[in-house]
Amino acid sequence: MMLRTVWWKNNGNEFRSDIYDVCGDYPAVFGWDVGHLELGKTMNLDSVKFDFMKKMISKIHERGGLNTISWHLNEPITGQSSWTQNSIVEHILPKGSHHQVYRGWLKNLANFFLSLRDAEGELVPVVFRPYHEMNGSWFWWGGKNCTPHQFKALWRMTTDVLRNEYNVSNLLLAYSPNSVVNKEEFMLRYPGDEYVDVLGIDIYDRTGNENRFVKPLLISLEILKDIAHEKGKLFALTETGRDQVPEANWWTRILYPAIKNSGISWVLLWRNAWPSHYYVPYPGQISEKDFIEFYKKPDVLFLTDLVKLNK
Ligand code: BMA
Repeated sequence: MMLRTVWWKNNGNEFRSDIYDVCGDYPAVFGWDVGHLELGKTMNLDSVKFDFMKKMISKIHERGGLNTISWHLNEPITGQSSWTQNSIVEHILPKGSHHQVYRGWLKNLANFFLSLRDAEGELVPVVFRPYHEMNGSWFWWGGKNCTPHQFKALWRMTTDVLRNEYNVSNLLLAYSPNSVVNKEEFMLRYPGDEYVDVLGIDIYDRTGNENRFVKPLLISLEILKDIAHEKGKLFALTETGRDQVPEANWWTRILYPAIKNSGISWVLLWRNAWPSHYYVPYPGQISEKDFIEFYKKPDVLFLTDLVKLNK
């Protein structure tokens, strides 16, 4: 039987990755999304089972990799998806009509984080990156749907409940706006140094036109670097990619020149979901060869390099 190269589903036991199939090594950083965990579901919004996710997170940690977790949670009042423009944040803050509902959601989240254990039963550290792209208005927690004050209150309350009520101690918190034009935009909703460990930026190449991606990316990365240096924090390109990678040399011509010497700790590419929605090559994909060139760059590290570095 031919192995499906795109839109394959992990059967729950394999440690398979398109990246591995292309270049013979695994990524150093893996991203997961816990949307719908809040609802007590057994699988996330993309039909990935939480039990499988847990298993993989521990395995990746044991192999020396890093896991990052985003949260495309539903809108807590109407139950619509994350991509809803309802202004409801005040209702889930303390004293709000749905605060208790949200507390229940945080309990589910806390149980999940506390269940991430290695073989010795020790907690597995993960990067938690909730409420991302908050400077845009496409999610109910962002932009014009929520005031900066409400956003900060939501972030702090969420973090305080996880840390103080449930003793969740294995999270590094990442704050990731979408592409920014200046420092003020980056800082507008920043909840405070005690509430953030990693500074991030999400920015996608939506056109294949270098000017429309590389320029804003370089600007955002400079801003990120300045703030991170001032604060003594790590910074990363927490989401990026070019959907379906139609440019055969996107990796070495567009992405690499934009991130080399940027000082970022990692770059996270978005998911390979189905034939019209994927961000890394699979065997036979048009940018496969160029990805291998990118992989070979001495300053681009994959899992094996990371393990060596940590020895
Ligand atoms: C988006 C898309 C959606 C997915 C969501 C969470 O960017 O990939 O299909 O549900 O991320 O993973």
